Amino acid sequence: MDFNAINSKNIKSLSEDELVLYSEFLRSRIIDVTLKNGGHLASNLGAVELTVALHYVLDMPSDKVVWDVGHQTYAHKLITDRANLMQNLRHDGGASGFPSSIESEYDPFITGHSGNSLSLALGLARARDMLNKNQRVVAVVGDGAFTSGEIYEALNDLGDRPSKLVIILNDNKMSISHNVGAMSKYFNKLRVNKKFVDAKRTFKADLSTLPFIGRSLVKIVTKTKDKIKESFVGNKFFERFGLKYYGPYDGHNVSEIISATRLALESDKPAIIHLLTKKGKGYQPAEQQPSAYHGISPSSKSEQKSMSKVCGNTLIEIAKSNEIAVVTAAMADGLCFDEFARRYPDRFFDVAIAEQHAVSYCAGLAKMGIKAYFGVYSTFLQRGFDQVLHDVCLNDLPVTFLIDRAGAVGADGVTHQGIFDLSYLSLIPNLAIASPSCGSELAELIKFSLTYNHPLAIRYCKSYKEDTLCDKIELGKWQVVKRHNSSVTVLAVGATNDVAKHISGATVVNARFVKPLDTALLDGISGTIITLEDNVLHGGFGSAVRDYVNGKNKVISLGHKNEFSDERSRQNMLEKSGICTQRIQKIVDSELLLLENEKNI
Ligand SMILES: Cc1ncc(C[n+]2csc(CCOP(=O)(O)OP(=O)(O)O)c2C)c(N)n1
Repeated sequence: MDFNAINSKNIKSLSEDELVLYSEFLRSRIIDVTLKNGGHLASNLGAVELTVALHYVLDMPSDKVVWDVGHQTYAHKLITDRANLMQNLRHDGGASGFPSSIESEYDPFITGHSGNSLSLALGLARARDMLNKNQRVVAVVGDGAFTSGEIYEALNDLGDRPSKLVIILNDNKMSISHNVGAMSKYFNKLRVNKKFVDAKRTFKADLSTLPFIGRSLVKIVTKTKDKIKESFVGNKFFERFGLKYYGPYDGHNVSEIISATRLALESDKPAIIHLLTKKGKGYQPAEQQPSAYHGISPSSKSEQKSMSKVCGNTLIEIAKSNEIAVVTAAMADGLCFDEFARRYPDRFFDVAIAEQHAVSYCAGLAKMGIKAYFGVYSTFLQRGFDQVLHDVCLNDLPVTFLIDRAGAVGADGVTHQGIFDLSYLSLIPNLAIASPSCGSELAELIKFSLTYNHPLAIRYCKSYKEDTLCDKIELGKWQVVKRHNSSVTVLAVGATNDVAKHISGATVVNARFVKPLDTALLDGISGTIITLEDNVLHGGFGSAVRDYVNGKNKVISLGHKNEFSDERSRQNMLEKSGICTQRIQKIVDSELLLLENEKNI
């Protein structure tokens, strides 16, 4: 059989045995393509059978499936005629690593952030009902995603006004790292049910063969076992939200998932199917180290150093003599906080995928005099905007935000760009914003935060080229990197210093603080100012400088366009936005010429 020709329509003609073989085929394609291009290997391997079963049972794209985060959709993409695009997964011209409604009608939304799937699905289901349509709606939610607050907002709504939809709980016990929190413990307890369910099935099958009394015995035993099961694990949680709970089932048994899905779709209530899956299933290294294989990069020889590592190490250093707490929302590995967690388990808090909670929680810690650090990727801090504004900054509390993966992010693409933080954070009173150009400056800024008793955001990209000499950090003071006796000054924020320092014929300044601005330095500049930032231009550093100088200087700003960019290479994105030595040098040269001509007139 040519499995390459299988798609969401003709998959329905496969036998159950063929579905098993097809799942193995998809699994090997996923391994090949992800090892080559990088991506979310372990999560995808765990979701193969459930994806096959959903395509077998549902009629997509009319029926809708919303994937939480969407990092587990590789099998779905392969089934939905994207095998060619998958060859170039996460690279320019190839498939996105996440669902994309631009890429395919089988993806209802573009997503990449966690916890929103049930709300999106509920919106679809309610609209379906309003329009009198007959589509089936499914949300696939990981146990990690189930730690997100938004899931509970949706459950609360669903419980109030039931709408027909099915939630597939893809429970592999893992977020990126081991899943944490009370809900995760609850799922573990529900897992115990699997033994009861299996035992019940065999027992029922045996009993029913008894002549005459078999059927009545089955009924009595079933009732008793259900009671034991309930009192043992108290599995009423979902039922209190009006959901019918099915499971748990083996999430790698296609036939079992197919029957469960059919059952749940027929239910007159919204339903949840609990599937037990294994992250990395079928690929030994990923099964053994699911965190390491959550997201992998294609092997490449990078000469870049890790900012995240510097951050983690500096926190360990300052924790020796300072009362600090370090908080993450399920991103300890990516932030390089794992070693801190090992050394200081009492001062480390993984609050699960709950950015809003993490921010307010830090406000609570800070109020009691603990220096709180919230490490977070720029794109995920968007979730906590109000908490930053209302709980931390309005109360002027000394929380430090360590904002990693700021700026253009590369292969993760549009959902993960960290290009908005300077703009949305600049709006907030009481918040100082700094951006280091290298690791040693990041370390100095973190040490500076110990002396700074107000909210502080330090935003940095994943890696840097080389350490430079960093002068003493003072709030709102910039560092002149190169002084030149000309009328052009380049003000570079964070990583853009890498290119700025190669510019000749202009004074180059490391604009270490985006807020407050170094007004004394700005007041002393005559001539043209060129601002560089790895952020959208709208509301960012350049616009703050322009507002401040208010016409005194000509200001040319280079940064990203205020648009959603699905650029898959950080380097390309920076170059397209003009943040490359060649382009900046050209601007400097033409400004110098212009100023020279003006002088001669
Ligand atoms: C708001 C938000 N915070 C953090 C992340 C980063 N992230 C991507 S996948 C993931 C773990 C999700 O776990 P789960 O839902 O159980 O899926 P699994 O990978 O285990 O299949 C996290 C934390 C994100 N995508 N969105």
